[in-house]
Amino acid sequence: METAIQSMKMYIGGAWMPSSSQQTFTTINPANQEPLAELPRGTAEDVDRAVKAARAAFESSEWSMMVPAQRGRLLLAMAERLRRRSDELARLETLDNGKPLSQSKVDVEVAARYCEYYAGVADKIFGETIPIMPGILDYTLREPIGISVQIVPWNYPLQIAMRGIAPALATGNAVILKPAEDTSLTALKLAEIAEEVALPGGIFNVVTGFGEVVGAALTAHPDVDHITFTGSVPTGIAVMKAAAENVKPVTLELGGKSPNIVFADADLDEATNWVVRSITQNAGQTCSAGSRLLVEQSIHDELVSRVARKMESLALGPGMEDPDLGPIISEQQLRTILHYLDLAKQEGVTIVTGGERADGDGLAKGFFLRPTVLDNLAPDHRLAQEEIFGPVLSVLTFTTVEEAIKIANGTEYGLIAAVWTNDLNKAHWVASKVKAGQVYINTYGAGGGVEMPFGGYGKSGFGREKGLEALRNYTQVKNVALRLHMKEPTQPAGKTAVKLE
Ligand code: TXE
Repeated sequence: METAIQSMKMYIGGAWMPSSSQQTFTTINPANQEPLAELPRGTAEDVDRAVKAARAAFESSEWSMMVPAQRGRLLLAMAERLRRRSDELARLETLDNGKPLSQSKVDVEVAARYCEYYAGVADKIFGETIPIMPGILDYTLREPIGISVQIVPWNYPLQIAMRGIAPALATGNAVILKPAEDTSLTALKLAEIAEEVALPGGIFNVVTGFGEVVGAALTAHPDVDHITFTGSVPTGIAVMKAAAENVKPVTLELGGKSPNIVFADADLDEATNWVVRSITQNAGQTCSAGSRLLVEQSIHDELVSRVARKMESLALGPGMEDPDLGPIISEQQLRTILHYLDLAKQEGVTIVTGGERADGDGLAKGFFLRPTVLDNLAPDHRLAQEEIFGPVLSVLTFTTVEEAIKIANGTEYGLIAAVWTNDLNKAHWVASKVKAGQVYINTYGAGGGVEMPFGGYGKSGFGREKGLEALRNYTQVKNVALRLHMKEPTQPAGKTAVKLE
């Protein structure tokens, strides 16, 4: 599988097809730049075809009359197949994205968990009865929105795709998935799985191609009903503007600059492990990466030295060898990160460790970067404000709780924050003041958390994914009021009511 270049097709309306333009593009392995596959370069015409197929399938009685429990069973069948094909899918994800094999295996398992979690929800989505007045029966129905477009980035291709697909299908929508151009392979495997479990044709579609063409055509399409987008802030703004033209709702998850806030009374062994892990997992290319370390002045030297030593002990290599860090996804992303490191050098920022490309044994052809610690940054420095999206940790110090909170809240983002202290009063106080969609105390991420609502404050986006909260994105409420002609029942003549003792 490592060397054979495959020619792939996309999946629209239950059929496999090339691009209407017949054009393709190549996806490469970021560990050695070798080509992996040729993919259809989708067009606006392909998008239109997918929307028409999704609309027809959504309106069909096969889907709209399906009992909710059956939608749940289809998702369970998808979970089972994801697990059965876990090795194959994990290898493919690692080849395409570069991440260590064990991290890809976790991604497959999390994708299966999304299917399982929302399978259980499919027949538990119900409305309410509302007491208006005597003689009116008022109730609400939670209906699917229609066609949900999922625009997915390259950092967790399978996992993020399933994060939106599973709740969208569970609630009865049709889905069009647009994977990132760098990592489309596992999305097409998902289409194979949808076909295997006999999801009705057109209910799940995958259109491959470039964001500016396929993504833009999907977000501007008047017959799309909802868009979930995960990616950069500028593209998120473009998605929102396009959706606004058709007055369509969007769910946006746009990354962050999340802090680990470490107080002097924290367990430093634990804090060190998680600070390092939260910025090196997936080579730091994680929306919820712990990219800022806010450390109490009195333990600054100790903690920074521990973090740097731990980072230096990490192994870099091709993801297939399951190192601690794989390559950066692409030359372009590597260049973006190196640009930030040049800025650090120009401005005399203290680089405690890392700071450069790694091109030693077996790494020269890949996009590898040494994990990096930038110390003593001012809170408003660009390197402490902007999402670098690589294994680069920005360290800032504080002396009081108030200062820690101020620095934590001092960026445009607000996705995640972690507080490290043995004083639970302090921990809860900070948790209540930090502007972030998720706050962790003496841990980070809590195992991925399919069940926990996830989403941002500020420019990290809006809407919540994961957990039961995500169901709000994929359903709309209809209120029905029925006037009843209620009268007190009269007794038929000559009869007396039977008295029940
Ligand atoms: O993102 P884009 P890029 C951040 C991270 C990274 C930066 C740039 O900081 O350095 O974004 O990465 C599709 N209409 N994140 O350029 O452009 C595109 O095809 C509709 C954070 O890769 O946002 C891909 O599928 N769609 C993030 C998806 O958008 C468009 C994860 C994301 O690409 C489009 C990734 C358009 N006009 C990057 N243009 C996170 N939150 O986890 C592109 N796309």
